[in-house]
Amino acid sequence: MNPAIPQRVLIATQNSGKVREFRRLLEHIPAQFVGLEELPHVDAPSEDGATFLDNARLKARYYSEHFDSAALADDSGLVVDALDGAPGVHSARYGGDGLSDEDRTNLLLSTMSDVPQENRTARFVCAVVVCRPSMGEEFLHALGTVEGRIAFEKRGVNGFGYDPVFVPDGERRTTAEMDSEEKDQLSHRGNAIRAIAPALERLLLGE
Ligand code: ITT
Repeated sequence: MNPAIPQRVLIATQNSGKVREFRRLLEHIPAQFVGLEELPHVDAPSEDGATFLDNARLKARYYSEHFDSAALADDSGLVVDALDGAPGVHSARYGGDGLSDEDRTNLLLSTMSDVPQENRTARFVCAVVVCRPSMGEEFLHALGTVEGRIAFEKRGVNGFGYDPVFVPDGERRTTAEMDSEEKDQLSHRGNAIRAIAPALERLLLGE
């Protein structure tokens, strides 16, 4: 493999909020990152894995095989202690199909309306996986988390998904009230990408 030729890596997600974050977080890695929006449409795979890692692996492998390319996917979500870990791996489908991010956030707030501050602990989790066709069953993976609490009301307009109700530990602001660099510094996705970056760079260099 010639390290002088940047390799193509798909950013294998249909979620535009994730794409924006990945593009920032992967900026320093010498590869040609291509979003699915630049490629012919492909339906998303059904995510029936039991864990974030299972689903991330399933997505990375699906897109990697479909486009015959290296692919990086994440499966992520919000784990709320007072809800026994829900919405967890079902975060994107919480409340059923057809809901918007805002609908899901409103549903979470109303479900938790009686939960006192001390019991509102939660974390965002992100499993990131990279694979490419030549790796067969092998893959690179890393997990990132950020601990925090669910706010009592929505605040902020940045980010996406559940950001308006997630307050990281040590912060008063939700992640939707932070600018993108601040969120990247502490986010589950930022932590996962920082953890996988050295192995990804080695893979791209053919080591
Ligand atoms: P892909 O599977 O195509 O990547 P998706 O949105 O379906 O897109 P997931 O299955 O991983 O992705 O679902 C992630 C859910 O968790 C989704 O509802 C997000 O809004 C939420 N989520 C994940 N990371 C988040 C973040 O950084 N901020 C806010 N919400 C987040």
